[in-house]
Amino acid sequence: MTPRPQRMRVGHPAVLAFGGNLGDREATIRAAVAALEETPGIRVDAVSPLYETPALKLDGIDHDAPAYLNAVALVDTILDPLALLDAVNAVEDRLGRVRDERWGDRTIDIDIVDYDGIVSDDERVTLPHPRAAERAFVLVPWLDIAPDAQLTGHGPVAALAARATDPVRTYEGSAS
Ligand code: PH2
Ligand code: MG
Ligand code: MG
Repeated sequence: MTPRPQRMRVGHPAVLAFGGNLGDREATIRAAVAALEETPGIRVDAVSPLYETPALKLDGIDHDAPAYLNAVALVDTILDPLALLDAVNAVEDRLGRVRDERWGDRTIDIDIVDYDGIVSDDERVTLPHPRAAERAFVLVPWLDIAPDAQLTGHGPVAALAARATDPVRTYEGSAS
């Protein structure tokens, strides 16, 4: 939950966002964080509190869909962006992620929000995450663990979070 004591950087800083709206959402996000902590080449340095957020679909908020829990983690990784993507996809698969409908309900989604400030439009991994700048469910938990963070190309996360309009509310419980 709280940022862990500052450790020496060994690889690249990256920001990961977690979201899920099916099953035991809290247990699944906690399992995802634990699985990443066990993944060679990834060190988890901080995990945000959990937020409960209504499902955002392509045409806006869907109050009929189950609500999400969202959280953000700061990691240090020696994996390159595609290897990190493979690692987070493997964790999603292990936790029962089904990939069908875009923005469909899911047990777990893990997105790379930022990787060492890199800008990339690789077809598998767009960096920074193309919608992070508008999403309170990413920005608000990120701000909790990195008050001075910048989103590459968009400026301070604090300013972006203040502008984002999707509702987020704190959730009792913990992602770590
Ligand atoms: N993720 C999506 C689509 N909609 N809505 C909420 N509240 N939280 C999410 O993490 C989320 C979403 C696509 O990845
Ligand atoms: Mg996503
Ligand atoms: Mg995703």
